[in-house]
Amino acid sequence: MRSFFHGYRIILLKGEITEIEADAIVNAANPYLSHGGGVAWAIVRRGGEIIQRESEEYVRKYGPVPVGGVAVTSAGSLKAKYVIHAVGPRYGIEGREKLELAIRKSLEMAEKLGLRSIAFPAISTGIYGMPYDVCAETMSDVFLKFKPRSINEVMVVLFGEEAYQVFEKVFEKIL
Ligand code: AR6
Repeated sequence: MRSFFHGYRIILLKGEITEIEADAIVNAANPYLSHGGGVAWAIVRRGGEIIQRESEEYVRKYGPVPVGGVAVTSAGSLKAKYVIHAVGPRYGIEGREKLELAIRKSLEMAEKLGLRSIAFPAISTGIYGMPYDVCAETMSDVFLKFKPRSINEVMVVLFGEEAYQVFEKVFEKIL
């Protein structure tokens, strides 16, 4: 674990995001909020089908979530209160600025809900193919510019040693 401070705490952790105690956890979602693989699948498996049902309801009502956009559901039986579903870019297809947008919008949504803590996975670095360093640089750029109101803690939860090492190196350089 490593922590950084920019008017709020940024904590880098290795582990499983579904076990994190934060007001909101962010999901790496697709536009249809169909949580069939990766961290999305883990969130529904641990939090319960209600997360998938609310997601489907959201898409029925408002249509697919744009790349770079977010949608909120409850968190079922997870420790978090909310899941913020953020749609990252597919690497090589949509641009890195869409990841910047997805991260910023997740933070803004947490502020709108009056939350104090939020946990991110490494959005787009699994099925969507983005290298860890590109994701880490994008995240740290957004974190540097972010001016929090209610939020006092942002966690980044990395799945595995390799991702953690890359994020640690980039965060130490930028944050
Ligand atoms: N906790 C933390 N991180 C995790 C966990 C976990 N339990 N499981 C995987 N990761 P991915 P994407 C890491 O593929 O690339 C889904 O099917 C993983 O190692 O979940 O944005 C969605 O429904 C990787 O570093 O998300 C979309 O269709 C990171 O989480 C699509 O995948 C993100 O990997 C989104 O692809």
